[in-house]
Order: sequence, then C-alpha cells, then structure tokens
Amino acid sequence: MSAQIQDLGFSRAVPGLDIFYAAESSADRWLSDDSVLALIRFSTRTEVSAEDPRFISIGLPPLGPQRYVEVWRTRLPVIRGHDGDLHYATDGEILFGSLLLEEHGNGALEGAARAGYSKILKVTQDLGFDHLVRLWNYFPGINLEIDALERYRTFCVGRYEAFAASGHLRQRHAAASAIGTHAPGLLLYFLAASKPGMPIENPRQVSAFRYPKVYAPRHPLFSRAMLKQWDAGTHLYISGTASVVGHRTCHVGDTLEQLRETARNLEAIVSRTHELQPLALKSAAQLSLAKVYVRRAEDLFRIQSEFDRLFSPALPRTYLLADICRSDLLLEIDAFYCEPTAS
Ligand code: 3EB
Repeated sequence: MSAQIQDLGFSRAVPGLDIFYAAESSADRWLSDDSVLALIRFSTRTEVSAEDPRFISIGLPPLGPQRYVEVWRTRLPVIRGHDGDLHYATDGEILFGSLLLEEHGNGALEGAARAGYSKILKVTQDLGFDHLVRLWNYFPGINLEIDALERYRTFCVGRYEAFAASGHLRQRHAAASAIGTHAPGLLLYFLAASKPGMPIENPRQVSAFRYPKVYAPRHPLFSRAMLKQWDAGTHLYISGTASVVGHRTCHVGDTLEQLRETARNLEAIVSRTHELQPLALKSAAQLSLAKVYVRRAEDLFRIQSEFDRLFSPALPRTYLLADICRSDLLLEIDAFYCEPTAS
C-alpha cells in the first residue's frame, strides 16, 4: 500500500493515460513498472519484443543530442497478451497493440498491409475493443516506385482492401501517421477502445478519405485527429500533419515554409476541436507532445529554432529522421494532447 502511494506521488497530475518522453537510459526502469502500457524506442532498427508486448523500436534515427524513449503510462495494472504475432497490453479501458510484418520480395507490401489490418480489425473485435482511436504505420522505402506505383500508394491499397473486406469502410476513421523508416519491416501499432472517439477534420484540408485518386488508387483511411474521452480524462490525438492545403502540397522545396504551413494546419485542427468541445487547449503551443519527422538531417537546426518560435520551447518533442509519404514533403508533425484534470 505504501509503495502504491509513493508511486502515485511520483506520477504527474494527469488522468488515465499519460504519454511522455523520458531519458533513453531509463527505459528498463520504465519497463519494470506494471502500469506502463507501451515503451517506444527510436533507433536504426524496427523490432518488437517476443517477451514483452509493450516494447517496440522504430527504425527512425533520432536527430539532435537528446535520446528519448516514449513512455505510455496508465493508472491501472496492465495485462499483456498476444494473438499470433499481434502483441497487446491493456489496462481494461485502453488497448495498445502492435504488429511487425515482414515483406518477402517486391510487391509484398500490399499483401502485408492487408494482412496486418485484417488481423488488427479481427483481434480488436475479439477483445471487445472495436474502436480504433490512433494508428501508426511505419515502413521503409515509402517513396520508392515499384511496378509503377509508389510504395505509400501500394500501402494505401492494402489498408483499404482490409477495411473493405471487413465491412469497416463506413466506420469512423482513426487518427493516423504513415511514415517512411530507415529499416526493414512494416510496423503497425495502435490504440483501441471499447467506446468510440470523435474524429475531427481540418477545414483547411480535403479529408484524406476524399482525396482525388491521383494521390493513391484507394483512399487513405484516416481522420485528421481523434478526440477521445477516456473514463479518466480527455485526449486529442493529431494525425501526421504536413504542408498540405486543400489536397495539394504547398511550398515544394522550402522546409521552413512547409513548417509554417504545418503549424497553420495544427492550429486549424486545434480551433476545430475547440468548436466541437471546448478544452483548455486554445493553441498548438499547449500541445503535450509532438513528433517531428524530418526528411533531411541538414534541416534540423533551422527546423528546431522555427519550431520553438512557432510553438513553444517548452513543448516536448522529438526530431526523427524519416521519409514522408509524399516525396515533395520535407517534414511532418504528429501530436498528442492530454487535458489537465480540473482541480
Ligand atoms: C497528408 O496530409 C499527409 O496514410 O495514414 C498523414 C497522416 C498522411 C496519415 C496515412 C498519411 C497518413 O496527406 C500524409
């Protein structure tokens, strides 16, 4: 009992699930904590652990001097399990799951994406967590053209086919990111819930599931953000956001202008959220966490100082070397917000 009280004293004053960055050297200590739902490492390899479904590593090399792990911590004891190669951990309300698929040869990505999503849709239903809240999609060579189709577009086809085959096309779409890694393996991980969240679109952008077919032969299935009321508090999960207005890429070749346009998109999502449900969140500077995906390492310093100016130097963020799903996009940001509990 006293250990529990001490433990609560340590944790931050936030409800339900807390997502934060911690020093990489503390990773093992966090994994020994039974209320940790997930621990994400950024490195040169994409891997999952056969022994611990909470651990994943993404082949996105961190940029800059700091080395962080992303820790997802709940307030309740976590139960772990797996269904075949889909690993999961849950505190009863929130399901964290991950799946690492191998591609065997050219042309295997569509099948891997379809198989991965079919598995996710089936297992989440079997476990009673029918509602996908947030999805991350990571795979290498995202802009490579194979058989006249860019791999991102091939991925979109496989994902779409899985949703179509399961009769889920009309369902609310989760918030998502689809990012190119620098290591082999298609890694899918997600948050799911037994009750739905509220999808949010960005009025400055055409919804991705209505993009013209030039961007992919099958629509990308995601919403711009998902507002989720957990029993213990409200979260906003913002999808990968880039310099896209309408459906077009803006500021081709100009990293800082792309960052400014991305900031306008994030502010638009925050405003739209506020219209639907007034939160303490009034500007993107108040977001709890951001991941900044950077295509060219040499852009890092310029991005860092402009990010501090546009948002806040106090906004916790990681910079990761990544490819973005359109070859003309030089950066993308995804973000998380946790509404502070009323005191
Ligand atoms: C865009 O605005 C950028 O296919 O799951 C962002 C987030 C993007 C998710 C996905 C794609 C995806 O269209 C691309």
